Amino acid sequence: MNSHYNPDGWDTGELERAGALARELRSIAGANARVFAVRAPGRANLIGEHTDYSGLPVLPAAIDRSTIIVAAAMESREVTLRNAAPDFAPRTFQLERRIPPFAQGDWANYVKAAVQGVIDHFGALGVALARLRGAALFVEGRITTAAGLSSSSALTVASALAFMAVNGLDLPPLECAPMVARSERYVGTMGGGMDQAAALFGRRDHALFIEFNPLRVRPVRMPSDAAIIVADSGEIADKSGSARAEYNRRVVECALAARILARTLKLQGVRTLGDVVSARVNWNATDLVGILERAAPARLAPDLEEAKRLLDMTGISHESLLHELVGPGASSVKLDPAKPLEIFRRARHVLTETERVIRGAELLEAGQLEAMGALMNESHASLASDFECSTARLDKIAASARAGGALGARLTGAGFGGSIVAMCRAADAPRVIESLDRFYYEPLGIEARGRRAVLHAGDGASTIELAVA
Ligand code: NG1
Repeated sequence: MNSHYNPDGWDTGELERAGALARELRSIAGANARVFAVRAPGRANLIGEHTDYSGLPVLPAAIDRSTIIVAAAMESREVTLRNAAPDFAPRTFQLERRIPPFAQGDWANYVKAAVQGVIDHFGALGVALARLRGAALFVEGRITTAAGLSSSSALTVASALAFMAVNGLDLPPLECAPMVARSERYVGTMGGGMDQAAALFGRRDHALFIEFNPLRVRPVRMPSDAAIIVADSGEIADKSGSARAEYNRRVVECALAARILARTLKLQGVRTLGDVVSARVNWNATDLVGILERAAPARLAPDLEEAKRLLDMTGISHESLLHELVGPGASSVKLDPAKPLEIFRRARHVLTETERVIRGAELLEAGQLEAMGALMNESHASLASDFECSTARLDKIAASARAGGALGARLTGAGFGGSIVAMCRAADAPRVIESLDRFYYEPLGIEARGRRAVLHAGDGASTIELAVA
């Protein structure tokens, strides 16, 4: 059992879902098997996009939609998975030192990522692989997938907690969140730690000001008259193909910007833009962006030769430089030889976005919704122009939310398709929804139901043990 996690986060519906899954599970695991149930929520990110992998802050909220896993230990060393949704086929895999992934895009890779993460973490602490037991895991997700709500991280978090529970292992959330964030890189995206931290630290009626390295989380009360709306554009960000390549390229671009700044400012031990910011006590975005502009060309060739010269690293291989820049997992980064690396504009987004996140937390706390909305709109503009991860459809759906009275609207998650998050006064929420339907969904002939919703900030993940019925 994970004593660190809030067992009160469960609502009646979730407990009923878990109970139904447990009855099915006991027919496999035995009528008297110990059965654990885990819930992990999705998240909506209010502001702070593409800052987490630079170690810079974010301001998401866990939401009141969750993925549930009901789990029991098995005698064998096999993990068997079933998903209540018929689109996700049953899967089985063995516990091994290095678990080979299923084909790219397979849902069960998120479970493998979590199990691998637990094996690695506890292995380093001296827990032998041979001591770990296999598990039967029954999954039921109520977070719309591919809709910007981070259903994938909810699945990874829930899987890690479930696998730990059946093996009698425990980890406080401050250690669990970085472990799961690292482990999710198994699927090939060089992601930061926002989604996993939001899923673990969520607090009802609160957003979360999250800082990294070391992880710190400060709940920020949501103003009572605010409503969060998330709306899915219906444009699918191809997470296991082009969108992943674009995401990983931006991780490299930001890491290069950090190294160039470090070299210019003579800072030691810098890996990320967050390290640069930490080393400059009274930093501001304008100064750092100006320094970067004078230090290096705005864009660099993707063969990295120019970058090596600038960093005085000539002679090292392309692969070693990538490894040096983004760490373990670098082998999943393939840079498109036809696309230059945008250094200046990417860094300008990340640094100005960081200022917006810090200001956003203050504004939210003070209940200043108009000003918070304006920051969200600025964030979208910066993501569109400097980070180039918006699309015509995301721009249109954000504009449709604003036309209905949203105080701010912006793409959320990695972009390249996916969803927007909007904030409005609670009383205006129906008008915003109406406007989304009228100006976005109807003209495109998309069924709006189930694609847009008012979401509430909810509690973080937790594990409970279910009594034999
Ligand atoms: P989405 O697109 O919601 O999975 C991704 C990353 C986040 C963060 C955002 C951009 C993963 C699991 N998630 O979110 O860490 O970098 O993009 O702000 O990689």
